Amino acid sequence: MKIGIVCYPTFGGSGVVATELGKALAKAGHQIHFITYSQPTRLDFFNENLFYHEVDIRTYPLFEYPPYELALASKMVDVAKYEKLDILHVHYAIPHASAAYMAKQILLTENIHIPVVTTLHGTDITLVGKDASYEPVVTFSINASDGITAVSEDLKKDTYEHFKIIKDIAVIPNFIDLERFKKQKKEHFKKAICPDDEKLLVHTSNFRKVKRVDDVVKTFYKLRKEIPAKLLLVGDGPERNNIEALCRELGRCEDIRFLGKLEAVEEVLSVADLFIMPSEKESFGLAALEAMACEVPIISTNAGGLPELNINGKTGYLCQVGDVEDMTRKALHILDKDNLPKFKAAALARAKEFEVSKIMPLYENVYLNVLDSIKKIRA
Ligand code: GMT
Repeated sequence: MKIGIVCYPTFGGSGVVATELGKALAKAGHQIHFITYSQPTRLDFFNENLFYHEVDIRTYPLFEYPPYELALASKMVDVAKYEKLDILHVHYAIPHASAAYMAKQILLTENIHIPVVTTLHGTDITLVGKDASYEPVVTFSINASDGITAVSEDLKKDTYEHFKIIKDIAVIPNFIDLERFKKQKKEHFKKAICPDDEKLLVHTSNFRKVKRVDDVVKTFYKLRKEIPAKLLLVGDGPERNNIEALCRELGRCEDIRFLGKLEAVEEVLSVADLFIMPSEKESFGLAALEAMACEVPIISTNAGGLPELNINGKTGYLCQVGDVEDMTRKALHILDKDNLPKFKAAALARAKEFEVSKIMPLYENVYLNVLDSIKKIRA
């Protein structure tokens, strides 16, 4: 198939899933055309089946806000026409699903029928999409999609609860490339960070409020009173300054390091003993899956789709949002030398259930079903 993929090309989970999906589909022989405003972060190698088309966003003194959605729709029309795409797959509803609807309508005027698959990733539904300023367009464009997928049962439920969706939503979880995300021998790195064999806790995120990074630091602060430990914070975002201020206030700066945005996050995860994800909302939790693939157990909240990934008492623990006492208690339990090996093994075993080769065919199925039903309608 010739598939156009639209996504946010950044470090965010939806962009990562879209890019990794495109890479896996290309390896399986499909021709993949990424349509984004800059090169997707993880699209960093050559494959004969991978193509990248940059959305050209022209500014003009009259525009206070350049009309990105129009430029994107025009680019989709252009690529669909000239590359003879079979299908458009857009990741993250806003504004990709509505731009795809517009592109589809324009193409129809030229008798070109391109079905659209929309994948809902989380905040496009749970935070931004629900907002009154977007809700009518989000509802309309989801319903106008030919295929809809969501990354967890919880996100599917949330979508039906908050929007008047009249179509089926297929649940396809996030997935992981176990060739890349695996425990690597990085003892020198561990030694440099934990010279006295301290336990190493890791958190990675985009430092948005919804991630509650302050709870990571508060949990670490409590845990550090009980055992020698270090904390690595990977990523960057709007809360970073507040988190640095909190570390100073609590007085544990010497044990906490901010690593910023990292490409090779698997190297850090390879030396971690515990991953903390205290999010207020989390439709799936790709960062936690990446940690599990590197044999790292998880302390997470029970928000959103996290219970569909992190098995309470086995691969880690699920705690109430904001309950840092409980997170600390359970982190100490996992880190106990008698418990850690079995949590690590369970984390890896669970991650294997989400191997890319198991999940990618589910998307292929959605494409085939959509193409099939379009064919039937047109026959
Ligand atoms: O977590 C973020 O803020 C990034 C966000 C995105 O849209 O890029 O991630 C969402 O999509 C990921 C991939 O499907 C999921 O694993 C994340 O759980 C989800 N984030 C939230 O729901 C907050």
